[in-house]
This record gives sequence, C-alpha cells and structure tokens, in this order.
Amino acid sequence: MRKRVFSGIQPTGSLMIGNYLGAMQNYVKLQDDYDCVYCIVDLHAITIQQDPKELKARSREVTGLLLAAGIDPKRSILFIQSHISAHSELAWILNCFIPMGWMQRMTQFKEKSAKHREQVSVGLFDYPALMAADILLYNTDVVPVGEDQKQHVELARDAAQRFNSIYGETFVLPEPLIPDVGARIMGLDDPTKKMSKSETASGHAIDLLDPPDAIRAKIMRATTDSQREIRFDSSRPGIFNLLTIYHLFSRRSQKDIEAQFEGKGYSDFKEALAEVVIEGLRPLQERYRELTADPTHIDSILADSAARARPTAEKVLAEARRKVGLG
Ligand code: ATP
Ligand code: LTN
Repeated sequence: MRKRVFSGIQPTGSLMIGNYLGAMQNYVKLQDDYDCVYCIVDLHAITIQQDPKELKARSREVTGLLLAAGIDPKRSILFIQSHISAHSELAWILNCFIPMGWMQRMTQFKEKSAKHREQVSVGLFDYPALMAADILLYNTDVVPVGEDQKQHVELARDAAQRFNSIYGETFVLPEPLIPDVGARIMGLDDPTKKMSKSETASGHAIDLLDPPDAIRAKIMRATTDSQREIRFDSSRPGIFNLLTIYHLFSRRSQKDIEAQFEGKGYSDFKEALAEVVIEGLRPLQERYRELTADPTHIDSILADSAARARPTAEKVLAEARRKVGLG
C-alpha cells in the first residue's frame, strides 16, 4: 500500500510563487509515489474575516491553479475542507486534548494576531487544532509544507500521540516534508519578511497569474542592497532571495548561476530573472485558462473528490468518537 500525503492551502488571496516553490511543486512530484489528498482550507481562511463572494471564488481559483500546476484529479484527491463536516467535528474533539500551553507557543498565531490586532478571533488561536484534524482524518504519513508550517505539523503529531496514549492506537503519526531550498521565499519589497499571499502591498509577491509586465515591474523594483557581487550569500537577504528564485525556476546550479552573472550588475540579473519566472509560469497560466473555460469543470472535480475523501474521514472520525465515548 502506498503511503498517504495530505496538505492544505488557504483560499485567502492570489497564490504566489512562495506557495508554488515551497509547497505546490512538492504536491505535484509526490503524486508519483504516494496516495495524495490536497485540501482547499476555507474553514482556516475564515479565522480572519473574508468577503463571502470572494472566498467562494478564491476556493475555485486555488483549485484551478493546483490542477494547472499538475495535480491530477484521477490520481489524487482535491477537495474543499468545508464540504466534509468531519473536519470541524474532529477539530472539536482534538480541542479537548490539546493543552493551552502548546497553542500558546505557536509563532504563526503570535505574528498574525499582532498584524490583525483589531479582529483576533478564538478561531485564529485554535487554527492548529483544525489543521491537526485535517491531517489525522486521512491517516496521513507525510505533510508537504513550507517552513512556516513545520510547528503546526509537529503539534498535530503531538496531539495524535497524546490521544493514542490515552485511548490506544487511533491516529497515524504524521511527518512534515519541507524542501531543502525554497521553503521560505521572502517578500520582494522586504526580504526580511516571508512572502505571503494575503499581504496586499503591490510589490510584495509575484502571483501565479501575474501577466509578464507585472512580473517584470515587480522584480525590477525588488529590494536588494548597495553591494555589487551576485552571489548566494545568506547574509544579504534581498539578492539571496532573488537568486534562490532564479535557481528554482531555471533548475540550474548555484555555481553556474554565479558564473553567469560574474561582473554583471543587478539590473542585468533582474531582467534575466524576470524572463525565467515568466517562462516558468507560462505553461501553468495557459493550462489555467483552458481549465477555467468551462465553469462547471472545477465544481465537478471538487464534488467527485469530496465523495472519494469522505469515507476515510468518516471512518477515522467514528473511531475517535467511539474511543472518547461519544454517541
Ligand atoms: P496567508 O498569507 O493567507 O497566511 P500564505 O501565503 O502563508 O497565506 P498558505 O495558504 O498559508 O499561504 O500556505 C500554503 C502553503 O504554502 C503552505 O505549505 C506554506 O508553508 C507555503 N508557503 C507559504 N508562504 C511561503 C513562502 N513564502 N515560501 C515558501 N513556502 C510558503
Ligand atoms: N495552515 C496551513 C494550511 C493547512 C494545512 C493543513 C497544511 C491547513 N490544514 C493540513 C498542511 C496540512 C497554511 O497556512 N499553510
């Protein structure tokens, strides 16, 4: 039997190259060797207030982009979290086993609550319990994510272990899978901050559906430093981040890239980077346009996938309910 992969992505904004390089590329590759389940986590998205129409449209857009990137709905499952109510129900049960102290250590909550000070919901604090439910419902072995989600996957594992030690073997213990390079792409406008799709500053992220001119403009304006050499030097976060993006899109070695730009200026490098990103995204953008030409296509894939995911989720939930003594 193949091992199980599960991952989730929030419909909170336009998917951008950080999501692509940190997570989506791994989602696609893993399909060859694992049984994969990918989820558009709209229940996580509402931990921060969303416009209802936009949330629904974004969920379809994210689905279309995952398909365009190479998720194959015949081999893998791709569904919307709120279509399977077991996620909310198991999250409640896990809530009752996760100590407050574990949640209080979550760095994403600290960062997001500082940013959205006026509307920090209980849901935002509790976000890792819902994420643990997502993962544990599908007997997940491996969770491909960017660096920022490692702590949450570890919490899911700890929650599973705690439940199992009280009630006996119930949940499979998951492991995070984080790429060696590209796990933390930084903002173009501020290379000390993680690139994030919900950040609205116009020069911050390259969206997967950005037209070539927008990509060029954003890269040409990207923050670098006042030095000259084009080298992979992690103490120079701006140029290091741009070089990492070049490396991942061009699939060329770091040594080759440094040799190519030896003696050249930042603007030559940025022009070349823009072309590599434009060409790298072109096939995905074309497939996205084809896929979305028929507006019913995506909804039918989502309905079919949810129907395939539901039996596993319901079985695991029933087992957890029984162990706890519910019903
Ligand atoms: P938001 O800004 O709404 O929190 P996000 O951009 O962080 O969203 P998520 O939906 O939370 O995106 O994450 C989807 C996947 O992309 C996760 O696996 C996450 O770790 C990964 N990811 C997000 N940002 C980056 C980044 N800058 N570099 C690498 N991977 C990233
Ligand atoms: N919290 C994650 C999204 C997410 C997820 C998951 C990732 C929700 N449930 C389960 C992996 C497994 C994020 O913000 N990227």
